[in-house]
Amino acid sequence: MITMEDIIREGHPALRQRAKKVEIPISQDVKDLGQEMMTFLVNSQDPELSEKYDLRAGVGLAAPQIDQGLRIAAVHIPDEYEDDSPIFSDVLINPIIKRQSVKKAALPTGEGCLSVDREVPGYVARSKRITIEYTDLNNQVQKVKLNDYSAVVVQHEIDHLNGIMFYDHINEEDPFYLDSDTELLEFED
Ligand code: FHF
Ligand code: ZN
Repeated sequence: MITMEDIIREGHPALRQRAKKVEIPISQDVKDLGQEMMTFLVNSQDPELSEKYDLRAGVGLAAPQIDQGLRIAAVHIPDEYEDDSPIFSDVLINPIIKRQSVKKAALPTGEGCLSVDREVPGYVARSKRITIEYTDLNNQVQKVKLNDYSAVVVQHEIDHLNGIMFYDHINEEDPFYLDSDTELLEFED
C-alpha cells in the first residue's frame, strides 16, 4: 500500500526529471502500480482511512512522486468538484494534451502538492479546457475533454511527468497577479 512515506518531497532530483514513456500493452507491474496509485487517492479521500494511515487528501498522484520515472498519473476528482461533467477518475498512461484553450483558469486557493510540505501562495494559471489522450489500465486509448477543476488537476499531473512543479508557474513579482484571460474558479460547496 502506498502511504506518505513513499512520496518523495521537493529537493529530490527525481521530481525534476522527465518521466519515460510506458510500453503498450502495459505490463502487469504497470497495471499494479496504476491500481496502487488510484487506491492511495481513494483512501486519502476517505476520512477513516486517511486518519488511520495519516494520508494527506489528494486528487492526483504522478508516478515520479513515488520515485517511479514513468509517464503514469492517477486522478480521482471527488463528486462535488464537478459541476456539469461526470466525475473524472482514471489512471492515465502516457497522457498527452491534444488541445488546450487559450482561456486560462486558476484555483482561488492556489495549488498544493503531496511532494511540497509548505504553503506556496499564488495563482497558477492553466488552460481552462483541455482535450487529453491516454491509454488506460485496460490498454484502451481514451480521448477525454476536461474543464475547470479536473483540467487543472490533470495539467498539474502532466507537469510532474515533465519535471515541472506548480510553483514554477507563479508570477514572482506578484504571486496573485491575474492575466485578463485568466478566470478565477469558484470555491466549491
Ligand atoms: C493534491 N490536494 O491532490 C492536493 C494537495 C491541483 O501531483 O487538492 O501533488 F482531496 C499531485 C477535494 C479537494 C478533495 C481537494 C492539483 C493538486 C494535486 C496532489 N485535495 C487536494 C481533495 C483535495 C495534489 N499532487 C494539496 C495535496
Ligand atoms: Zn503534485
